[in-house]
Amino acid sequence: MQELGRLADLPEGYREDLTAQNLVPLWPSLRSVLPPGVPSRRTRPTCWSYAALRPLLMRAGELTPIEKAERRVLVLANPGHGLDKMQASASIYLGMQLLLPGEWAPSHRHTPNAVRMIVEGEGAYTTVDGEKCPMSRGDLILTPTGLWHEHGHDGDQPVVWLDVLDLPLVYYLEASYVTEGKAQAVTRQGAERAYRSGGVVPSPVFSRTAQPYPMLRYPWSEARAALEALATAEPRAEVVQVAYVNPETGADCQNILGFSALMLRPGESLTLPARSPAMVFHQIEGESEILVEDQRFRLAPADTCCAPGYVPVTLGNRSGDRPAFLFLADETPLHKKLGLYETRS
Ligand code: 1HN
Repeated sequence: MQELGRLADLPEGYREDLTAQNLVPLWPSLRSVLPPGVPSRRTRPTCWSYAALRPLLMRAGELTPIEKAERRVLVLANPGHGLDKMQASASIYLGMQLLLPGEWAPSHRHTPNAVRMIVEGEGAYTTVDGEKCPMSRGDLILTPTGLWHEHGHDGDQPVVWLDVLDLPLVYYLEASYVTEGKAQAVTRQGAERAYRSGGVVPSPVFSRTAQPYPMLRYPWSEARAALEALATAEPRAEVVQVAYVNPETGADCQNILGFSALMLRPGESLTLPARSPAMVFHQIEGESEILVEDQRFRLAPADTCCAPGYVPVTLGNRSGDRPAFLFLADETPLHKKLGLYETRS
């Protein structure tokens, strides 16, 4: 590939004249914005150990009352992006949030989409769009763009969850903002029982729901049972994985990030081909090993790691007699909508 002229090759006076007119020559930067073959990525394979993070999060509970935090979160920041950028990848924000018994995180709504993957504790709930969603380990709760949400806690133990948002992307688009609100009335029932059976939906065709987000809470007991059933029904399946989808349309449950759960059978190892989207892995149950580029992470329950796009990722179950369950978040819906999605063998 032809080497291009550098900025330093240009006379200083000419560069000053360009700057005075808010002009910049393209050729000194062309190769860095358009590298050959594979994009440059800031996202570094990074792992956050729950055992290391948990005491620091509990300490935040002592140091900062909920009124002074609104959302008491430690952000899982990828050092490749810079810790101040609050990015796990180009489009993914991750944070571990703590709510203590009796606390309330007030109602608001915002343009970025969020989901919560519950990590520990019982008795907390989040109310989303008038639906009071109880929180239990492994449950996935959606907070799509524009829907009101608040968190409360009637239990007696700390509750922790992983927040996954597309905040970096929406912020980059200069479209990120919040509106504060009052405590919500409960006006909507959980849909997880109505949509329990795959292939049939509850409403008659003349009044099918027009709701863009008909299901907000995906209980772990259901997702786990679906994975176990799939592993039994298709013992030779290459990958035992279920996607969290809109049960009315079968499409991704949110617009920008995609979510799924994956089961690694005892002793199983699996290589995911290199694909354009960055990915996040969170260990729900069991113990895994994740190999990304030259990095090898050993995940225990509640550990979280991320991988950049365009690299293969190898997952392994570290146990020979128990399954391992992972929650995955990635940028696939975004890449597909933008026409950027690629798989490389
Ligand atoms: C947010 O609204 C929540 O509602 C958590 O719990 C984390 C991070 C950035 C922006 C908004 C929540 C967030 C957030």
